[in-house]
Amino acid sequence: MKSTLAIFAISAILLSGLIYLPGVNMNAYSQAQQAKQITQPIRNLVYVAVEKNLTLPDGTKFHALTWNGTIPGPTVRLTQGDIVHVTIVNPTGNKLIHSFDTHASTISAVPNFGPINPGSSKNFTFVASQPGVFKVHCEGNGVLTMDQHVFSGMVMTMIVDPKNGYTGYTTADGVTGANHTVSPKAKEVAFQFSEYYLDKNGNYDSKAMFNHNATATWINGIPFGYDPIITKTKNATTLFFKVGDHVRFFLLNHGDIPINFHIVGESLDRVTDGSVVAGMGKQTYLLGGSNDAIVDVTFDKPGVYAFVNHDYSSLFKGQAGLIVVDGPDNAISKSLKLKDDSNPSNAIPPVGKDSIPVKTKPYMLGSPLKLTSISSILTKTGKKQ
Ligand SMILES: [Cu+2]
Repeated sequence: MKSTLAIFAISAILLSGLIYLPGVNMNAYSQAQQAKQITQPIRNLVYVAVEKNLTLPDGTKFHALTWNGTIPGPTVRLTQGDIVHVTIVNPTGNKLIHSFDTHASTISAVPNFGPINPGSSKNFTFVASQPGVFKVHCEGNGVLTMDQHVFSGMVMTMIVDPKNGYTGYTTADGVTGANHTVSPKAKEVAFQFSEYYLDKNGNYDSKAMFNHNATATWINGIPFGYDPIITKTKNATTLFFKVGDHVRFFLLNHGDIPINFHIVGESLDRVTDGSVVAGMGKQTYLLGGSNDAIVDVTFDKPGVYAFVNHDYSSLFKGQAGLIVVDGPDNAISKSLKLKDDSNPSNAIPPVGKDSIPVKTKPYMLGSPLKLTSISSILTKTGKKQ
C-alpha cells in the first residue's frame, strides 16, 4: 500500500513538472506542446460596445446598445478547431457596464463573461470546437440587465464551419420531380431573428418583454427590412438569386419568441440542427430561443419567394421578407422594376468553406466602426481588467 502511494506521489510530481529530470528538457517539451497547439489557425477578434441612438425604417427612434455600431454586430466566419482570441472594449464615455458571452465557446462563464466597466477591456481565448451558427451576446452587468442589452441590440453570430466542409444532398427537382444531386457549394445567407420591446420614448420596456408582447419583430435588426414591395418599407431591399442556385441559410433566433421558418413557395430541402440532419423536404422549421439551424434550398423556378416566421403575430410585426429568383432574362426583376440585383450586406455572411461569393451592397441598421477607430479606442481608453 505504502509503495503504491509512493509511486502515485512521484508520478503526480513528475506529471506536474515540479522537479527537474536529468536528461529530460521540460522546457523543450512545453515548447513542443505550444508548437503543436499553434498549428491551428488563430483568429483575433475585437468587439467594442457602442451605445447610440438608432432609427427604424418606420421612424421609431430608440436607445440602442450595439457591438461595433450595428444591429446585429458583425458576423464572423470560423472553421472548427480555430483558436479564437477575443478582445472586448467598453470605451470611456459609455454609461453602462457590458460583458460578452459567445455560445461558440466551452469555457467558464466566470470570469470570462464577467462585467467590463466603461474605460476598460477584457480578453479571453477559446477553441471553436463545434460547428454551427452560434449566438454572441452581452450579459449586461453580471446577467442582471442581460435582457435590456440583448433586446437593445447587443447580439451577433459566429458561424463555425465543419472542419471538413459541408456535404451535398439529393432532392426532388421542383419542376420535374426527378431526384437530382446538389453540390456542397452554395450561395449563402445569414438570418438572425429577434424582437424590440420599446416604450413611446424609445427606451427598453421590460414589462412588454415579460409579457412577450413585442413592439416589433426583426430579421437582421430591421422589421420588414427585405420588403420594398408589400409593406413598402423605407430603404428595404430584396434578396436576389438565380434559377438553379443552391442557397445555404444560416438561421439563428436571438429572441424570446419562437421562429417557425418558412419560405412561401419553396420547401426546405434539408435542415441541419447541430451536426444532425433534422429533416428533408420540410415545409417549416422551428427555432426556439437561442436555437440555430442550417437550411439548404435549391430554387428551381423563377419567382418571388417570401421568407417568414409562420407565427402570424411575429410575421405581421416584421419577420417577413422577399427573395427574387430570376432566370437568364431577369424577367421577375424587370416586372418589379428592381434594377440593382446585388444582395443586402447584412444578409450575406463572410465567405467560408464551400461558399459561392455573391455581389453585395451596404445595408444594415447602424454604421459599422472602422478597424482603425477600434484600435484607437483600445490604445486611448482600453485598460485591462
Ligand atoms: Cu451590454
